Amino acid sequence: MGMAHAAEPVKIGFLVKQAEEPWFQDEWRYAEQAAREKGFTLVKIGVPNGEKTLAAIDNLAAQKAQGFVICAPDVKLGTAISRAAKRNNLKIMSVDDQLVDGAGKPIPTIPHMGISGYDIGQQVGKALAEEIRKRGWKMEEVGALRIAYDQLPTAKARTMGAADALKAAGLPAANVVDAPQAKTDTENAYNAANVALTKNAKFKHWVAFGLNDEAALGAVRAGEGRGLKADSMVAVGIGGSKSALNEFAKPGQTGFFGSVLISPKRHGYETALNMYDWIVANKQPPMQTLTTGILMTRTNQQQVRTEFGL
Ligand code: FCA
Repeated sequence: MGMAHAAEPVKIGFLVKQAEEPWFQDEWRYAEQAAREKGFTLVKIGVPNGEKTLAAIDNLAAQKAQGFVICAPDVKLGTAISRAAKRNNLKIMSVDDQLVDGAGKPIPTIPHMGISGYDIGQQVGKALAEEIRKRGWKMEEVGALRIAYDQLPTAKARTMGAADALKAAGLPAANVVDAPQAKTDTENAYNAANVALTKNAKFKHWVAFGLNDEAALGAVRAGEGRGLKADSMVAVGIGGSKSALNEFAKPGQTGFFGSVLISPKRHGYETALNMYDWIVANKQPPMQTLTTGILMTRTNQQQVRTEFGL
């Protein structure tokens, strides 16, 4: 029985919450690379909500997959997702967003690969503080727009890290303006930023940040709509994929100063490989892997991406 099972073709699901986002496209692309190298089938499924997520898991089981990697649309679905995996005898590993239980605690039995959110946020905040200094702006006159998505722990950690670094550099705590977004895309960040900028017109200059590049770009677009160009608003994102690169490629400087590049290769290739080894060799992935980032700007983008093996 065991032998017959081991000889079955390996099929691995890769479920992501926002398939249209360049970061997730990159993750999928690198997971495909692992699939080609190891000769397994990768089943990519976009799971924008809970219903689609649970249906996708059942569907994977019906297709005789043995496991899946997931970035869920809502981490509070953790218990339901974990149950669905168990019921279907599928191995599960999370990527990017760590699944939590009903009490909001990370589910300890699900291996996870995420970014070191707080540290990467600090890198964002330090980069912004450095730009404030270079431009000679007075800290008292700078508003710090925190595009917030606090229901997602990694998003909160990232943006709190950035806010803390700015405060450590001398920004008054009261100058941090929260702009909660309803979804983690550019449109929702834009809407959140517009409301916050309207309410806080007193600031002469702005820095902006959020959980990803889309959030930072939404803030930049909202600023531009209000006449805040690159000379009065600076934003730093997190990600460094197409969203950031396309912005860098625009002629002239926009307020999007940089992005902390993180690795879709580690998150896509490595998690898929981890899952493969778990299925074929019963080698359980490390319970927690936190990856690092590096500041990328218009001027060093090529070098930094090469350093990162991208
Ligand atoms: C979260 C964000 C994504 C990406 C990923 C690493 O899932 O929503 O944009 O930053 O973490």
